[in-house]
Amino acid sequence: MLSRRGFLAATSAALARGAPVPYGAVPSERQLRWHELETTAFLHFTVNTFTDKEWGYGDEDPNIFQPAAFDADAIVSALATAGMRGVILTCKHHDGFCLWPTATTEHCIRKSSWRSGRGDVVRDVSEAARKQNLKFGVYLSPWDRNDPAYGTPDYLPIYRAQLTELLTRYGPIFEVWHDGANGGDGFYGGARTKRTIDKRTYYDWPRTWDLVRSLQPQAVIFSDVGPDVRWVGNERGIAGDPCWATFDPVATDGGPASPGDVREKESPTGHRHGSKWLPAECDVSIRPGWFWHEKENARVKTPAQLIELYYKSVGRGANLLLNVPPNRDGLLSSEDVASLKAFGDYRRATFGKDLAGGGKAGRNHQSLEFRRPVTFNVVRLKEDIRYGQRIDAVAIESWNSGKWEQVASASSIGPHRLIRLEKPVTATRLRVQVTESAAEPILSEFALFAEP
Ligand code: FUL
Repeated sequence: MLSRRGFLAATSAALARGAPVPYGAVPSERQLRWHELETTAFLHFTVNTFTDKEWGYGDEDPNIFQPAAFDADAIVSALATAGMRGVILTCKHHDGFCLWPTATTEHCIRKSSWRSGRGDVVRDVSEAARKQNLKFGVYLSPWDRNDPAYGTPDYLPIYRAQLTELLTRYGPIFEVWHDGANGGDGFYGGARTKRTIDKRTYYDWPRTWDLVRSLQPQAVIFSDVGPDVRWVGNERGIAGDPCWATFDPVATDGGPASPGDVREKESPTGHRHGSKWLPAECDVSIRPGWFWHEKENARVKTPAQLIELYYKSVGRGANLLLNVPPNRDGLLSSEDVASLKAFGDYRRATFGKDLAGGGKAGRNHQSLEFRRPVTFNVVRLKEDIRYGQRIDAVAIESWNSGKWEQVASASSIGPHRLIRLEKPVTATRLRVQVTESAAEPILSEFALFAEP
């Protein structure tokens, strides 16, 4: 979306010379929509919430799932307050317990006496999201430590049937999330064995992804290797600097990469001039663990830590996927809600008003001139990524006593880049100098903000 009049002019000037030729890989329509979300939330919630584990073995009694005060509207509302534009639910984690009444297994919510076996957490969260204008996405763990067939070819139709239920019963899905933890020991219907799979071939991912495409063509598919969104390579929520949206994933042995087998050291930065548009998503939990544990109530990330993460993920062109785990009541704990609210307040106070709004675009359409001096400490730049990631480096300069002085610099821009200055700058004339680019730069935004 073009948001500055000046850049609209720049783009139309480029269009007047003939439509710009895209440089390198470009995003698909579904990826463009995904970039606009910037921050989304993750909900890790299942039997683990009640067993105090991070990875369930698959032998849980479904009846332990008893979130007596579960309130999807309250959960989604706390996420919306933080500015989250989507929510992804762990519909099934590695323990195999399904949070919806699936026909594929008895290890599911139907077998809990909660709501007399008629509960459906997937339905409730998806409906709450829809009501509050957040997109809804699903996490379906490929690894299933409960299913007796896991590790044999018979498991695949089950996994795909689960995906089909999720993608046909709950309205539009914006993201399908496949994590990379695959195979190992588990209950497996009582066998209590270790089942190792060949990550490259076992799941026949191309066919599974075709199924997602046919059922939800607008959904992006996330995994270590995409095909639409890549894992950033760490669970700390931090993108590389630079962070290129293009990437050619390679397995640890140099062969073809697959979920759970990628050279993850290369994922934070991606590859400049990579052949695929495969932007990074930064998944991180607001607590030390992904699931709720009472002993971690005092270790919820502070608003300042969330803000820092925002600059290190969204600020570098990635999306932030922040996990906030519901507790045993089926609600977010007050500590988490308080941090989310303060994070949201900060975002509204800082980004609610673009101080460049009153600026007049200059001749080269990458400069701003103000009638009165403007004081800011955050700069936001966006490239019109429909034409690819063209810019390698920029400098922001301020006109000072008859000459241009550099106030900030950055490398990759892509869908969004935030530059947070150490101290506020006051200026009447500013410009973006593109110091290195692979093709004629096409910026779509040059905005200024002041932190409260
Ligand atoms: C990983 C899982 O093993 C963790 O439990 C968590 O779900 C994380 C987001 O993905 O692969």
